[in-house]
Amino acid sequence: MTDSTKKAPELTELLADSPTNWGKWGPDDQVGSLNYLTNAEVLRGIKSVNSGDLFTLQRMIGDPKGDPVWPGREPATVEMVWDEASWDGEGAPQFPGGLHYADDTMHAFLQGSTQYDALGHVWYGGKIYNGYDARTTVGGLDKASVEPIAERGVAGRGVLIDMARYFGVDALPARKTFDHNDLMAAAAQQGVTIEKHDILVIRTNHLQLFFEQGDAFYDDFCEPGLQYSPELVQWFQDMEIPNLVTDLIGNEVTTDPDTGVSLTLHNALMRNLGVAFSEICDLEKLAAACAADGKWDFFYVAAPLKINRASGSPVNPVAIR
Ligand code: UVW
Repeated sequence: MTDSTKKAPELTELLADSPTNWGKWGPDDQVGSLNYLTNAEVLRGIKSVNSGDLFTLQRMIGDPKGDPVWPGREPATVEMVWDEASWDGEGAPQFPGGLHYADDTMHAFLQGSTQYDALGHVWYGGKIYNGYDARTTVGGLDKASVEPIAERGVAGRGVLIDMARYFGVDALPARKTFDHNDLMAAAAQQGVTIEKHDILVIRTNHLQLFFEQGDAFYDDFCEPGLQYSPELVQWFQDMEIPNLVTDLIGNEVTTDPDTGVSLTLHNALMRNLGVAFSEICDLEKLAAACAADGKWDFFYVAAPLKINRASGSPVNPVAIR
């Protein structure tokens, strides 16, 4: 448990000896561990398809039941600009042939729905991924924005590790933590192996509580998830995991119960190792299908939107079984 009287260490101290992949793919690299997803890895992913069943992993934007977002962000608002009512009154536009149409707009936090984080989304100590100066984020990300990830696309073998099922609950509660040993134990129980270069997809079903609890979900907000340790970071580094995908808003335990530090793995994995993060995925239908036939791997494909200098982008990843 965190001692609330004790000051959380600075990330510069906590991660002083943590490994980095800065420079590993050259001084201009902006996609980090996605470099592990070579053509051979894409073909390995395709080999995991045996039924052709498709699962889209995006949560609906503008869900009438609410959109789970990080505290301080607001759900997207979608507004109609043109619809049939636009032709009710005098002065409505007339198009040759009698054309009517619907148009709408969206105002959204780019991290306010199922999304990819840019590698430059978080940092400490004045440096973002690959050692770029954090000042390159001012007014828009000149380096390690989401654009290079969008340009590249992501495809490979995905493996779903169902931590809710492993712990025997419908949904992991706030603050519950786990590590790479738990992931491997859950994988063994599922009868699947997490292989080098796999896209690691973790189900917690924690966001079910957002829909059950309403505003109380945000009281003393602390999502469950992976907890930082040097061994866990080394495991990601040894396994050369290109992409961490979860159904959580923040992909990891929000506040480390031992150190009191926020989002340590965003920094140790994303900023330092260049692991791509996909968050707020809906893994329920995919998990049900995997549990039904005991096959937990699939071909995972995703491409965020090409948004100039953005720190993230909505995405609708697809898993093909
Ligand atoms: C933060 O890093 C604050 O948010 P996200 O969970 O969207 O990465």
